[in-house]
This record gives sequence, structure tokens and C-alpha cells, in this order.
Amino acid sequence: MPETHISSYLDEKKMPYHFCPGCGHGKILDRLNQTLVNLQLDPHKVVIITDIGCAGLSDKYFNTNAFHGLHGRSITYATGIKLANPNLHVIVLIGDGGCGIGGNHLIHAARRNIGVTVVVFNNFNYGMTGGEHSVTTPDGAITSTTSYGHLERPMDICQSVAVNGASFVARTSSFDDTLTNIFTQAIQVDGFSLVDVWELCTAYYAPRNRLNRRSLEETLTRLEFQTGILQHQTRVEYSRAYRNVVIGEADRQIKMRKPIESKYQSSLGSQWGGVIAGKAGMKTITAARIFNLGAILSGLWASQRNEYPVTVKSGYSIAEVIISPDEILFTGLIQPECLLLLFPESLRKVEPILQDCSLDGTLFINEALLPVKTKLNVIPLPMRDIGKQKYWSIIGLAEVLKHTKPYPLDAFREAITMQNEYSEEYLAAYDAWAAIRGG
Ligand SMILES: Cc1ncc(C[n+]2csc(CCOP(=O)(O)OP(=O)(O)O)c2C)c(N)n1
Ligand code: SF4
Ligand SMILES: [Mg+2]
Repeated sequence: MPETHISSYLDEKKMPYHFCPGCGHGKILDRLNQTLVNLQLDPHKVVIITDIGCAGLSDKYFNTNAFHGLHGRSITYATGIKLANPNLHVIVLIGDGGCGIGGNHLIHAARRNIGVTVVVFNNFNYGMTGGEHSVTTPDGAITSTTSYGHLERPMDICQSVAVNGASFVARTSSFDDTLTNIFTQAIQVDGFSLVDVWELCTAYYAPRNRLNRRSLEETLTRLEFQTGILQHQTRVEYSRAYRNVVIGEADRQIKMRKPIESKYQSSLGSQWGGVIAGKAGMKTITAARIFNLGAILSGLWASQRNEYPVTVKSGYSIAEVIISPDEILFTGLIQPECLLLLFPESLRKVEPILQDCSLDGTLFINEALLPVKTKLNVIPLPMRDIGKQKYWSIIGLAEVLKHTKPYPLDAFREAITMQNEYSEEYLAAYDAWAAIRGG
């Protein structure tokens, strides 16, 4: 509630409205203003979001927050604004044209039951651009694009949102004396609300189809489109539910997480990058994560970028890791110090690294893949002799650490124990490797 009574939410400097004489838009805005006056909403907490078209000119007349965007997208902006601050009263003013162009957004807003109010300025045509037909143009109607009579059935906006779960749905006309009351209920409902307001475009649709107040009501009857409050139900409102469930749970999980203490020392002086070229199902990405965890346990920063085909369970699997004594501000790996090549599935993908003459790195390679053409220093690894395929990524990284020493192997071993899954079998594989290869 504002501290002093607000007698109008309209900006007097902008008045009168710049609509054509008799256009229904002004009548609807008057009713909306009266609704805000009745409710005495804090103007700082009201956001009027307009779509495109003549209806889209409306927000500038109000002394509230406003947002004007692309045609058909007003409901997406409203959804974002309501999600950011559920305490706001978010009101969308949209034409029938916008409802066609952004029809899917209407349905999804209703399905989610996001707490925004949509007022449809339904004049059955694209007023602003010259009276073309829209999704609500009645069959038989003459418009600039349907000179011989419209052949399509008009979209029932109310039923479309009602069947998808809107909390409040009403249909009426701009001539309805109870419009303020309907708007009040729509704004007060805790959930998605929509009021479909039928009205006259006096420049195009009304003269072409001899539409006036009486024939507008006859059209409603002929089309068997019900009027009044069509749905009023209680459902959980989305923006509040999102705060409670998703943000609440995320906060809880973050608070539960223990920070990783650095217990080991690293002698790494500058950023170091490695590429692990594995195969789907062979835990390449898990092993890279463990490698990075070992780095963090050694006081380093770490980043990881994974790459695999859309068919995730077949083909190559590549992980790029960067570890550094300083914060990593760019996670792209341009010059890897090391390439660990374990499976033929990834060979083609790492070909550019193998062929790059400017690189002064080391290739740790499963010896079964030799020979390969490369300028890198090659260290062959007898993978078959030192462990099962499913542990090659872990064992291969242990070999890399043994030779390049960016941080101690003990940190890597501890990182293995910190995994929720696989830690026992990985540890057994690591210890068996250490016994054979002297880790
Ligand atoms: C994506 C996109 N397509 C087309 C247009 C052109 N355009 C501007 S206003 C308008 C018609 C608006 O009709 P409606 O939403 O019913 O509002 P009215 O003018 O009738 O109030 C169109 C098609 C646009 N701005 N953006
Ligand atoms: S063109 Fe139609 S919708 Fe636009 S202001 Fe004129 S009467 Fe209203
Ligand atoms: Mg229109």
C-alpha cells in the first residue's frame, strides 16, 4: 500500500491516449487504471509489460514500472521478471496479434501457473500494421488479408489457457461495466490469470465488418465463446514454488558442502594443460575430475572441459584439464603440455594436437596405438599389462603425474577416495598400478 492515496496511475502529461477515436484500447486502459486505484498497489511493485502493436503503446501512459519488448514475447519477459521478484504485480498488455505470434508462451505460462496477469486487447486484427487477420479473426470476417471472407476458425484463447491449468480465466468486452471487478480478481489471484477483452478496432476491423457494441455481443454468441469468469481455481504459483523448491534446495546443498582443504604441496609454477583422449564408457571424464580434485587438494586451481558425441555411449570421449597456481580466467586450452591417448576412438579428434609442430609437449600413448606421426615427445605406455581397460584413464593419469609431477601422487590417491562412486575399485586399480610401476 502506498503511504498516500493514489487517485490515478496514469501519467497526466501523456494524456489523452493517442489511439484512433472509439478504439477499445483506451477503454480497457481506463478500467485497468481504475483497478489499480481500487487496489492501491504500490506503483514501484507494479510492472506493466507491453507487447507490440497499438496495444503495445499502453505502458507509457502509466506511472509504474514498464517493459516493452518484441512481438509475442511479452509473456517471457513477464515470466523472468516474476521469477526474479515474486513480490511484484506483473501485468501483460498484449494484442490478439501477440497472442498468435507468442501463443506457445501463453500455454506454458498457464501450465506453470506463473503469477502474472495477461490482458488481451482482442480486436480481431493487426491494428497497427493495417488490419491484417490474426489468430482470433472470426470465420467469414473481412480483413486486409482476407478480402473474400476468412476461412479459419478463430483461436479460443481462454480455453487454451484454461485447459492448461490457468488459475483465473475470464472473457468479456471493453463495454462490460464489471470489467474493473474482473481485472481486480485477476490481479489478486495467486497464479496465472488471463482476461480476454473483446473490443473494436475502429480504423480497420469494425468498419469492414460492421462491428459495433451490439454485433460484438452477437459474434460472441454465434461463435459459442462463453463469457464471464470461465475458470477460478487454486493451484501452486510457480515463482514462489521455484524459490522454495529449487533455490531453497540449492542453498541447502551448498551450505552442506564442505570446502576442499589443500593438504599437499604443488611445485607447479605456471598454468599446465592436458588432454585425455579416451572412449565412451571408460570413465575418461570421471578420471579427469579426480585429476582436478587432486590438484585442488594440492592448492591449485582447476578447470575441465569435456567433449563427446551426441550419442554419448559410443565413440570418443575427451576431457581437457587446466591446473594452475593462479586463478584460471580463460578455460580454453590452446597449448596442452600433455596428451594422454588411450583409445583409437579419439585418435581422429586429437589429430590436430599430434600434428601441431609448434607444440613442445609430451604424448603419453597406449603403445598398442603406435606408430603415430607426431613431433611431440612420445612416452609409450604398456596399458594392456598394467590394468583393465575400464581403469586405463585413472592409471594413465597416474603415469602422467609420475612423469610430469605437477602435484604429488598421494593427492591423486586421496582424490580417488573422495569419489562417491567407484572409489573402492579405482583405489584397488591405482594400488595395483603403483605396485607394478612404482608410484
Ligand atoms: C516478430 C514481428 N512480426 C511482425 C511485426 C510487425 N507488427 C507490428 S505491430 C503488428 C500487429 C499487432 O497486432 P496486435 O498484436 O493485434 O495489436 P493491435 O495493433 O491490434 O493492438 C505487427 C504484425 C513485428 N513487430 N514483429
Ligand atoms: S488502428 Fe485500430 S487498434 Fe490501432 S489505434 Fe486505431 S483503432 Fe485502435
Ligand atoms: Mg489486434
